[in-house]
Amino acid sequence: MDVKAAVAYEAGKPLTIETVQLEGPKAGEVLVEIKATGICHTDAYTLSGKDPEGLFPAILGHEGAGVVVEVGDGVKSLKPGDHVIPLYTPECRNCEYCLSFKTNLCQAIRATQGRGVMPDGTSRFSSNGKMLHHYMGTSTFANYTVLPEIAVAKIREDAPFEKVCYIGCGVTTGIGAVINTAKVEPGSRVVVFGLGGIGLNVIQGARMVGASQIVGVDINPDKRELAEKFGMTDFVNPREVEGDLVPYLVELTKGGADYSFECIGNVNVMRQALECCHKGWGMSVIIGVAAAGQEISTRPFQLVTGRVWKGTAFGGAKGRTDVPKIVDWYMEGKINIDDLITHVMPLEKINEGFDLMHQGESIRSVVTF
Ligand code: NAD
Ligand code: DAO
Ligand code: ZN
Repeated sequence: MDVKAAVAYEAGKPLTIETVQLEGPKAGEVLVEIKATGICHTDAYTLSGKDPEGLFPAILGHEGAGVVVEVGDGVKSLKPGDHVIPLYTPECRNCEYCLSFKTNLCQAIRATQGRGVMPDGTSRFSSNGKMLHHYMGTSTFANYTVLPEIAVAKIREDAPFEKVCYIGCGVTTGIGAVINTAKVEPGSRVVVFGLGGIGLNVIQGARMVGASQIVGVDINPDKRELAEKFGMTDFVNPREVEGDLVPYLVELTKGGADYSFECIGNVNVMRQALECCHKGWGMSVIIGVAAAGQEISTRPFQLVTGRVWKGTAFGGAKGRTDVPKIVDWYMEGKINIDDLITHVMPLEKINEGFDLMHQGESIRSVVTF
């Protein structure tokens, strides 16, 4: 079938809006009509050419929501008409990783997903006979996409697509990092580095679980107002701190953070995030994706004296199980997504959405079809 898509033909070039061809779902796959998709930094990172695993030409996009229109042979958990969120981290419930109950990094289709193809090793997308790569197993920058059944979360039908698409990445990553990865307890002191689309969701997760102090750290003072609305209790602009930031944060948190989160992708900040943690028990969680080749460092004594360094992908969430619950939280008013969606646009303007992100003017831009 013909579908409308934004195609990444070359690194560093704007996306091309055009009609491409999509084959129907094979066994174990579903065809989904994408109704809305967010634009995330990870799409921009891949488009920039800095992502060593980036493949071109490709249909990017991994933060979507839509409706199942057709299912392939053997699909049991989904049917036409189901409202869904695509998952770049699938949940097969059967692989060694899923069955470990220690991680959300299902490996059932990891190899083919990384090669930009479906589990049978081929792509469903093409343009004038030339193969286009899938991206993160989701390719939501198209009004239809094909997904493996295990990479689809079924959600309630009254949830608005243009809001809950953000649960496909940013919301779940931030809130999940607090709940699943760090397991922040009520009364904790939390420090969040970077108050963008991820950091604000960490803040609202920390508020949800009853953190008593939530310090936000950002070099952009314009982030303060929205972060306070989401639950930040103290704002720190590192550029206004005299002397070292780490001792300043340790004093502000009365001995150090119980939990800190790096939501930028800056390896120097990752070190500060670890070292501002409380001696004996403080845990720092890396969420930001640093550029290829970057390395983190600290004095090992930081770990010997009880600080813990962790990382998280998709907030440690098991998508088919956890994503529908987060949609419920949004519909029940327990979490705020509306204030984070700063721009909505048609697919034709998707490159403007990338520009807004690079200029730091948007939290989330959402494309609606
Ligand atoms: P963003 O650009 O919206 O937010 C980053 C914020 O950090 C901005 O407010 C910026 O002003 C601030 N900042 C930049 N440099 C700083 C510094 N030195 N000190 C303090 N603040 C600084 O980005 P985002 O969408 O929130 O994404 C954050 C990171 O999370 C990215 O690296 C992204 O790729 C990554 N990410 C990770 C996952 C995961 O599963 N681990 C999922 C999605 C995104
Ligand atoms: O190796 O099993 C694996 C999964 C690797 C991908 C995990 C995603 C990491 C987060 C990147 C940002 C997502 C938008
Ligand atoms: Zn699995």
